[in-house]
Amino acid sequence: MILTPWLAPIVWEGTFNSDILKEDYQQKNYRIGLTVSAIGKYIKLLKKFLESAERYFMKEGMVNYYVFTDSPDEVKALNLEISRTLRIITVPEYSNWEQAVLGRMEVLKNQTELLFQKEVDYLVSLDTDVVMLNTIGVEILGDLVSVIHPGFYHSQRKNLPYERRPASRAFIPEDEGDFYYQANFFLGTVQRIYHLTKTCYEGIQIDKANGIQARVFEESHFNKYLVYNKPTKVLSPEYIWSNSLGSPKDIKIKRVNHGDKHF
Ligand code: UD2
Repeated sequence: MILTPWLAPIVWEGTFNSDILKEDYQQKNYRIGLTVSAIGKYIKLLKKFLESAERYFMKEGMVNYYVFTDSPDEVKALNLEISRTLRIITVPEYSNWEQAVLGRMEVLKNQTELLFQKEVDYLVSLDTDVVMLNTIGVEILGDLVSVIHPGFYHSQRKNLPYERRPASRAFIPEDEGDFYYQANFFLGTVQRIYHLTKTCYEGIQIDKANGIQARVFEESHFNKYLVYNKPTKVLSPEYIWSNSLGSPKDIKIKRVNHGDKHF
């Protein structure tokens, strides 16, 4: 499948010509912000993540890295050899994993108001437990872009892990939902990412006040948003593959390995 029912391209290896896309990109000279959270022990994953980004992420592009962390000194002590601008953004010490994961929507929203809207055109959000294995280039750019979850790309709607309880703001009715997207990789223009993160943050706050936690944390709110605000481009699971899922024939290239956590 290379086109969604609402006519957005689905990007697979073989569906695009990077040379043509690069030429177009170079004329426009977009600035791209790559954001990543490294809170607590996840700081240990940062070096490998950024080294892989240096090697494979938007090689011709004007990229800034933004690291959200509760321990800037620990990040500085990594002595990262990075050729691009890296900004460290201090976030609170979260009390547990859930708060750290959910808190990212708030941090992205707030930093867009303070910083990103001045510094970049596109924002890309990735998790730290991702290592890029192959080129991730300008083919990913779009107004609002999400990645199909590699664990569910063959699943029927009824088996997708959407939040189906009406009490949660992440609720999606049984007869709605397109793909199930993984929240560890998304991107878009600063304006579109602002609207996305603000909406998810507000949904998370309302759930919290009502004493309910959505089924898959911020990912449930993210999927709800994308049902009613359709992505303008969708990336195939090649962009968020995990070695633990093996090597099926329809995955022609593994652009990342996700989930290998060696702390
Ligand atoms: C979980 C979910 C996944 C998605 C993802 C968040 C399951 C099985 N998987 O995957 O569906 O919701 O979370 O995108 O539920 N982080 C920190 N410090 C912390 C905790 C998290 O920096 O203490 C950051 C870090 O960038 C990390 C990311 O949050 O990579 C997500 O946490 P994770 O890697 O533990 O989540 P993961 O891959 O198990």
